[in-house]
Amino acid sequence: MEKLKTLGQNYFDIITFIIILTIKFCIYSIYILEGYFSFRANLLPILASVFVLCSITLLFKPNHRAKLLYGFNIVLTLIIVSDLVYYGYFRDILCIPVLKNGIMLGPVKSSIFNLFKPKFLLFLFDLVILPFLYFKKINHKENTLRFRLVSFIILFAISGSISGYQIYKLNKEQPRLLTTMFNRIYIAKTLGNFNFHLLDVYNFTSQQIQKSKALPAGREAAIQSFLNAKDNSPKTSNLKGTGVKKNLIIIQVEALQGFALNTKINGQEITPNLNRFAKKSAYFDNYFYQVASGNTSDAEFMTNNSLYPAAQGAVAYLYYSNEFNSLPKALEKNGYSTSTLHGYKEDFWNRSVMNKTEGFDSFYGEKSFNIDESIGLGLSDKSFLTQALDKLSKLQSPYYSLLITLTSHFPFDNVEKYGSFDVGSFEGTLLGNYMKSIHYTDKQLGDFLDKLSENGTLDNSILMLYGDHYALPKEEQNNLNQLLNLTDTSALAWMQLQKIPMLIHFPQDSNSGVNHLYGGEMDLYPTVANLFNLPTKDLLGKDLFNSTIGKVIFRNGSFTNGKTFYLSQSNSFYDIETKKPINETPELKNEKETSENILQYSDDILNHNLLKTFNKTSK
Ligand code: GP9
Ligand code: MN
Repeated sequence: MEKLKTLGQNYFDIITFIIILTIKFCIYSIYILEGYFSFRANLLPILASVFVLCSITLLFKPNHRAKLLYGFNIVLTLIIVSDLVYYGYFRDILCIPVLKNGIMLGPVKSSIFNLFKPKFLLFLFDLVILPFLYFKKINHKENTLRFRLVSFIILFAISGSISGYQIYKLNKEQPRLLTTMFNRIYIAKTLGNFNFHLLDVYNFTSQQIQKSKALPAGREAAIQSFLNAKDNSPKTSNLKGTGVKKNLIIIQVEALQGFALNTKINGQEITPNLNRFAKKSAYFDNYFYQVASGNTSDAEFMTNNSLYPAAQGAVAYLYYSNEFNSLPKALEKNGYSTSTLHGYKEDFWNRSVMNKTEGFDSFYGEKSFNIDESIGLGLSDKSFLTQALDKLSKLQSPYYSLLITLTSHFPFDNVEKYGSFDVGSFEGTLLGNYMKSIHYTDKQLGDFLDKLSENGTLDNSILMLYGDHYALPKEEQNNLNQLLNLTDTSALAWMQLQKIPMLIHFPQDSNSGVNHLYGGEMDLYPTVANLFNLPTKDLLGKDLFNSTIGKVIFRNGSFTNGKTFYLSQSNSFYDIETKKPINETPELKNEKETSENILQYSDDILNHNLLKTFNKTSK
């Protein structure tokens, strides 16, 4: 008993730190997890991070240790309170890009006093009392350096491995999450507040290191001459200027894959409305998504910049402070108002920051919508598109508006809310649920497009519609083959299933027809640039109406020219028509190198903020 008492006295600072910080982190988690907190799932990451911090302080003599623990407590409490204040407004967690940018804090600054709830003061309570308890003169037993070192190593190894294992597990479960940090709440929930902020610091620092690496001599000039040569190459001028002074409406549909169009299940079309609209539009049926780890945000980024996504991580998170010659900026120079609409959390994919960087006048996120009906992730497409109709009607013309839908988001399991759609033998499968989900979204898009047609908007607009990325993982290939009456399970066949529809609708349904040119998300902006007479120099994609070669480069180095497919994962070439592997020819080798160079140029532009440099020199 006496021994226990001495132990308690000697380690009073550590014991109080563990108890207090665990309580603070638990309260924080209960608050941000809004009803989803469970001790079973959330206590371990919290304890692990608290013990990691304790282990570090064990290296110090008791008096210094208490000071350090007190210091940690102050810093962590400030982080917790700032996070909670920020969460109160943005329903997200603070991170360095947001802090550095400062833009996000705009609306908070004015209401900081409203957001700071008096109950948050309770977090500071212990900080007032602890100095009296920690720093009164007690004759602590001085531990030897050897003892301190050993206890540090043991505690650090145990708690560090628990944290490490949780990071490893999260990375396996969601491979892109740790570098892209697209869902910050989820990271904080799984790893705890402290590890979240540690990860944020790590990602931010590694990005700074990437940026600080100097470009090889002559690279900047090589990029400049590549861009100039590309822009000055002879071109046809199909449909040039057709869109001038007209509105530009772009609809990016969540997980809309190409196979959904014009496919029937049990005699019913999966997407009857889009099929109908495709007939009235220029329909590109060999159009690919080109996203990388930034997923939806990469699709938005390519649409607005015609630059490739980042090699790792998401541009929206890594390069939000770069200068871009984006589509909204180019149209704004021509007198357009610009807006983007998405009925989900403003901070997801760092959109609040990135949309400012891209130069959008307005971003209508979750807070700008009445969340009156939720399906899956959030606001239903039905409600979103109905409210969007009203918002569009109030925009100053001519306008560019980018709408991003949400309901057809993986894992498509809110089936009871999609309405009835018979998927026959696919009932209960991921593919079956996807068909139900995309059938629902198709209905909402159909209603939306009909209303735009009735109110005359379509006669005065160019409207583009495409899917952002895949819906189905490779494990669904057999089901998909069964649906589409295919038998091929090769890598090439899977690649050919990675198409998304691209519909471009013109007033009076003009220029309609199917176009088989190979293309992808990188080509949207150059196509718009031709239609709206915008500069094209810095765009790395091609104009769909004035290209004869269907070159599409994917982020992993795979590419196609419409005749040949190169798959980088197996370093092999295939003839698209015969579907057979072919040998590398000098021309193909050259094409492969050119594709790699273009990806490198795009990375250089991002890593070294080169558009800013180029813009300065061209002034
Ligand atoms: C949420 C939506 C989903 O805002 O864009 O993103 P995703 O998970 O598809 O990349
Ligand atoms: Mn998406």
